[in-house]
Amino acid sequence: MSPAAASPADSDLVRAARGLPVTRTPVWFMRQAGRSLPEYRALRAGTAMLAACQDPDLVTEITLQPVRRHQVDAAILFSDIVLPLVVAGVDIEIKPGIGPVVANPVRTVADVDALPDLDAGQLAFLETAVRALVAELGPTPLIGFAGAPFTLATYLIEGGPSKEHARTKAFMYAEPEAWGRLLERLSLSAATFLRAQVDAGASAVQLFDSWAGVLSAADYAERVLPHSRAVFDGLGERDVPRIHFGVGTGELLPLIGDAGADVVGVDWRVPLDEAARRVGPGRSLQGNLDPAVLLADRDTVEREVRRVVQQAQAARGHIFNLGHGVLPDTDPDVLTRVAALVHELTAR
Ligand code: 1CP
Repeated sequence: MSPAAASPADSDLVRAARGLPVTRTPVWFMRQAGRSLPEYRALRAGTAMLAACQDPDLVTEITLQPVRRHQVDAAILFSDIVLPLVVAGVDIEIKPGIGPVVANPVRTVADVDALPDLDAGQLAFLETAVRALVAELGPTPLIGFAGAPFTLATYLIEGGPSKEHARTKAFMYAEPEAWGRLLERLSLSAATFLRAQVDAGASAVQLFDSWAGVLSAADYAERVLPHSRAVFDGLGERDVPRIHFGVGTGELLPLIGDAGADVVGVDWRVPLDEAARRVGPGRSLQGNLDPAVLLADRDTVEREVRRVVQQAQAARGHIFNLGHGVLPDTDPDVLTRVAALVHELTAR
């Protein structure tokens, strides 16, 4: 929590995202809610993941858990990137230990055209949760999020989690027009999902293009980036910082920024001083401690946190985070210590 900020719009997170002076470097952790927390496991027991995401009381409580425990500088809505598809009527289940599994994967042009559209009127549960959260959080900002069109397309086409995303790329090359229509439709539903969160009070948004790093820069620029940009454009004049993140995007970093981000999320593969050069001067950075480092000894954790903080000095603004989500085996006390250490090292 940012002690000095009177409102989320004036918080260190929002200020760092805009490249403005901060009282100390803001910290949050991707997947800060979830299996690393015993209180999460207790609350989730007996409720399926996607049902939990549509229960405003559960969403509110689970979102607040890591903020209370770790004193991080932002909450991130407890939800999932596939939720807009589920709400629209696509048959998807999140299987424990696996991830999203799609009953009828999108494999043909007809499958693309048969996908249902998301209607803003279906998101009342989300608005209820966001409003309750914003009231509880006071000066601490809530980050809303959505999955980017490419990453959502990988789940729809592969039918579930995948490493190579070969079917996805094959469809992209073989059916360029249907690919464009698919990503356009996914960009519309992502924008609807983000607008609902921002209009209910979220103070920043993050667009997760987790798997975009499997693409060449040329394919990303031509076949994906315009659709991610359309998601951000769909926010219109809403004045909230836009964070854009993917894994393994070292070669794509300048393009990820060009898609319309104020903040580029960086995984652990590219040091933040080098990332700052690739992204250019007009954007802030988020990242990039390797989540596996949190499983190492105390001295290693401290050394790596110091290194990230040091290398981030090359950036316009810095939001401390991991390079990807918290691993389920992480000791939550280590996360609490990391947040405190970043605050201590960067207090102005
Ligand atoms: O039963 C469980 O506990 C399921 C585990 C789980 C959780 C806690 C899943 C399944 N999703 C979530 C919540 C979630 N998903 C959040 C919550 C907020 C927080 O960060 O605290 C967020 C932001 C997401 C976003 C998400 N879902 C992404 C993008 C971020 C990333 O990790 O790259 C992706 C790719 C997904 C798909 C997904 N959902 C769940 C899993 C295990 C996966 C990944 C599967 C795969 O490897 O492909």
